[in-house]
Amino acid sequence: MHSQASRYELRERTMYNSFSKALLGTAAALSFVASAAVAEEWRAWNIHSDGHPNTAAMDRFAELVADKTGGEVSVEVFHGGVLGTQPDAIEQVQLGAIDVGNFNLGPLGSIVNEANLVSLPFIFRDVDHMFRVMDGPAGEQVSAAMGEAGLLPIGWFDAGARSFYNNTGPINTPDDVAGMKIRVMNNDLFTGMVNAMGGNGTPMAFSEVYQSLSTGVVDGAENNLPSFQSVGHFEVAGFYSLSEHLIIPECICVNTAAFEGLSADMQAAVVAAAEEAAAYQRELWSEQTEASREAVTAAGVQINEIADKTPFQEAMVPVYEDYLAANPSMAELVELAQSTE
Ligand code: GTR
Repeated sequence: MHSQASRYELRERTMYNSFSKALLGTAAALSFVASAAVAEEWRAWNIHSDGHPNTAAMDRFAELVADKTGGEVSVEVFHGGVLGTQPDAIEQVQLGAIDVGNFNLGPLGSIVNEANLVSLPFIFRDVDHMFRVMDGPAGEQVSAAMGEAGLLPIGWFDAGARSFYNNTGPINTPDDVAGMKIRVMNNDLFTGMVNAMGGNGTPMAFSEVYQSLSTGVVDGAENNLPSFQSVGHFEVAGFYSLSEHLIIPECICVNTAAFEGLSADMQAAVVAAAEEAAAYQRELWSEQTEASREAVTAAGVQINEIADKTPFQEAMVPVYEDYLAANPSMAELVELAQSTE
């Protein structure tokens, strides 16, 4: 995608080229035109705003790409979800209308079945286990399927663990979720998860959750601490209960065709930029999780430790059974993840 400026530049260079042809010779002139023509300008989608670790990491990604590709690839990041909701942006990156997205794998499951591995409640023991799985053979299968679907992951972000929050009191058992309307991200697994506790799982765009919590359209939601804080949900939900039922990684995902259109050198530079940005994100993430915990506590939120999470895990048995009955081909991948040390 060429902007007005780069089209102009290209025309200028082509003109210069015709003057210099006689002096430089045809071969040199052609390579000059070719290198001007491959300059890539990518647009990137990010749902978060200033102050969130992913916003800083996506900005860092853009800087690193410019640096490492010598400006041959540039990335303009659009923060705050201004390019659309996450399900829409996933489709746009798949189609190549947007080039890059920082996506949570949750809403990606309806497009890439293998990505649903990470959306099974309590599949990972903790964040380190999740990264070990994603760095191993199970993660390779998920990545390959995403790449085939047009959404190539080139870096993995930490998104901690998601827990429930609401206004009526602490949640200690699945029975405390019963009867509550809980906002979830778009994925039948998440609706099934809340429904299996006797609640009513309600998919909704992230941008609508604040208003829905404050007007009582939903009774609660679930997210990690940095997101709970950064978009102000803590102002309208006074109880955050550490159920930690989902540990879902996030990707820097590139439209596969856009990535494959780059030379091998440029591909390596873009991947190196993504890996460095991801390492930076993970550092910021642990600091921010602590800072968010302190900030929401200071604002009066009651953070509730759940002594025994087993009843929540047991309530998920029918969710796994239904999912695997409908997706028998996923059984092997689930087992691979669960048996990863
Ligand atoms: C955040 C995540 C976003 C989005 C959001 C949500 O934690 O970083 O990508 O998925 O949750 O709940 O919709």
